[in-house]
Amino acid sequence: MSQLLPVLTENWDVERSWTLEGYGPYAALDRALTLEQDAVIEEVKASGLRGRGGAGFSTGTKWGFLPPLGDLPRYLVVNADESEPGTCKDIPLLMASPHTLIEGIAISSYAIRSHSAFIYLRGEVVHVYRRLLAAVREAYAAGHLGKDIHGSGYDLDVIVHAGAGAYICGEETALLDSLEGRRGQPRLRPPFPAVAGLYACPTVVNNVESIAAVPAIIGHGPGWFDSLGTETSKGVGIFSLSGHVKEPGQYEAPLGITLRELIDFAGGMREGHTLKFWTPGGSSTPLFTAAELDVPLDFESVAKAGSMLGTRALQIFDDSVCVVRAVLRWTEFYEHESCGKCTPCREGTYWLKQVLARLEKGDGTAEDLDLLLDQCDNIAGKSFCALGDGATAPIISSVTLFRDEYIAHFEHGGCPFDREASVAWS
Ligand code: L3W
Ligand code: SF4
Repeated sequence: MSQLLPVLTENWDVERSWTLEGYGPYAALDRALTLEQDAVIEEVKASGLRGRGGAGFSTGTKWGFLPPLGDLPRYLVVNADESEPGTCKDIPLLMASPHTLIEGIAISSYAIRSHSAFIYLRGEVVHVYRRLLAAVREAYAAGHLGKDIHGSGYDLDVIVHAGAGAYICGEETALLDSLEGRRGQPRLRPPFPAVAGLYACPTVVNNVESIAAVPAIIGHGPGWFDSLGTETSKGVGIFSLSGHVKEPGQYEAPLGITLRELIDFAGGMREGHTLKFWTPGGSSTPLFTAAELDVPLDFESVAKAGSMLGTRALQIFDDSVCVVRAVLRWTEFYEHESCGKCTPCREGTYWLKQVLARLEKGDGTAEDLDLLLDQCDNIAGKSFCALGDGATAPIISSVTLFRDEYIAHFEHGGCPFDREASVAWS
């Protein structure tokens, strides 16, 4: 039986947890500054920390991809453009404990020998922007940022940048273009940002939660993070539960906990209803059903079961929900957020929406189902970035899992669900 384990969320209930007083003295930064930079990188590598933004790439390995120090500056960029549907962990963390991230930035920047770090935040969340700015100012005033940090001789500036509100700017290279003042669209990789990132300089781009985990890793010393989680998915992660559970919210636990356990912590399913389907890693990942309730939520087990751990955005849908309607809603999102750079995604998401809307309304045919899957086939693996693949994932898996429900729509001449009850979750 897995237990919850608050690490990054530990001080969230402390009074005024977002202030320095509610956070504490940046003790992990003190320890990091006594180590050589490469030793800090080695500790992060040895911790087994894998990127918390969706892909699960080893954080220490990514830092190790930076080319040898030369004339070019190195940058750290924190991806705080949280917008994957269902993902609500980074923004709560920034609101509750911005200093966890800022201390992580100071340690990580020191490790990679960067003197300028950027936090790229979603434009719409003005309240988070204000909170971050206040926390950064507080950190400067206390000597945790700026010149000669903690008397070590190390200098670091942190810039908070609010984007203009586009899902695609969560893709690391689109984020960099946007940060440089251009329209946010993905760049061709390679070169990866580690080699040519912000202003064509070596850049590490990491998710908020990845960098926020660094103070705990350095503070506890080698071996601690690595002892939590599973064989290949180490440490703790914040699982965001939304939808039809009694107490939706953020639950932090070692990777490998199951949805069955998390639903128990969240008070169970809504009264009188049962689980119908759920997303293990946000809407860009294939759907699961009650059959996967006991799949350990770690990178490998979720992949083996046919989906992705992604951002651990667990959206829970009970038996009142029409899966066709839910998938249509996500598809509208992807169509709206497609950046338009490549044809399969720009045109394809538009056509997916048309066909799905027809099916949901009850005006579709059996041929439309084949057409839908054919469209997915022409988008997945043929688009420029992961948004195209992501748009098709819930469609393909919902047709596979709930074909009868799609058929019922055109046989019934409309949605067989009570529309009011069906949208009650949104
Ligand atoms: C140097 C190499 N660096 C890989 C780096 C690369 C990146 C990281 C992972 O997509 C997924 C996506 C969403 N030299 C390297 C290298 N790297 N090889 O490693 O790269 P990659 O391409 O595996 O993934 P990605 O581009 O980071 C992320 C999925 O996450 N997702 C999450 C979405 C959520 C948001 C949000 O809310 N902000 O974006 C959900 O499932 O679909 O598949 O740093 O540079 N040889
Ligand atoms: Fe833009 Fe979509 Fe192509 Fe990505 S897949 S580059 S979001 S059009």
